[in-house]
Amino acid sequence: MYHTPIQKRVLTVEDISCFGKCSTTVALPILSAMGHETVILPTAVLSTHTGGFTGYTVRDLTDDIRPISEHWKKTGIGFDCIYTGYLCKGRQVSLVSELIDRVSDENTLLVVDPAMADNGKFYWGFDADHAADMMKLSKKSAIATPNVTEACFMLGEEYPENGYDRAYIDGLIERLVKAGCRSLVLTSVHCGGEYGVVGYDADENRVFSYFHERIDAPIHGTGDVFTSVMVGYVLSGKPLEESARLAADYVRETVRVTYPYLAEHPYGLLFEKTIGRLIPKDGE
Ligand code: PXL
Repeated sequence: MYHTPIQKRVLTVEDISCFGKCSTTVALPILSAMGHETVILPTAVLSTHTGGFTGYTVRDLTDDIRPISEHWKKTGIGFDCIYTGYLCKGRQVSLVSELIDRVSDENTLLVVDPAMADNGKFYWGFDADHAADMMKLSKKSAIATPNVTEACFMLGEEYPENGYDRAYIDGLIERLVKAGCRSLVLTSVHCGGEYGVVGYDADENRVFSYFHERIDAPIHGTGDVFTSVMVGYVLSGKPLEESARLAADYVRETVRVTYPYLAEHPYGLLFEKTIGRLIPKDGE
């Protein structure tokens, strides 16, 4: 019921940061541009995102999650994909897990981006308890997309402040898989002067990587743009490795386009300048 065979339907579960280009306000335009039907579950409404702003407002919508999902269940609304991102700390994570159980079936692809930390530090308000909750949710997913910091914190490990090599990244992936994760795409990997992603495709039991030159620009929401594009390609039928590579190329190009404007536009990527290239050509 309520399924359109011409489109994939994806539910995004994350906050709305009214200003700042992250979470829902990037996932929605990107997934729509890629031809997918989007449904949103806002988990909180913030006046801005929490990176580089002070005094922002937060309206936690935890108490709306159960009634919304119960209504969807009653109405017969289902999803090809559920993609979770930034979630509030505490019982929200278990309510999101309950929502996933309520509205997904065996064909629903669960993608978890445990957005909570970067560059060795938690975002404002998060801690080791939240990392443990995100690990639990990631173990439920078909694909998880932590950055290196999030991967360390989910494992209860210290972030390697003094750098790391490729063997360390392979070890992180091994430990995440041993702990119960399935496919993984580790983002923001910087080894040997290069920057990129290292993934593990659980269906093929194979590690893959994609590196390119580093563009130094710590811009909030970059991970959200990456995962949204990757999910879009996976839903279009592309294999995980190709989807991750295409998403990394898109992010690299968008960072390059944003870079000259960083002084006036430091709070997010100028993805509006590049989104056109995500639109499928006729017949795709
Ligand atoms: O995924 C990035 C993100 C999403 N939502 C909020 C944030 C951030 C990063 O800081 O603050 C509210």
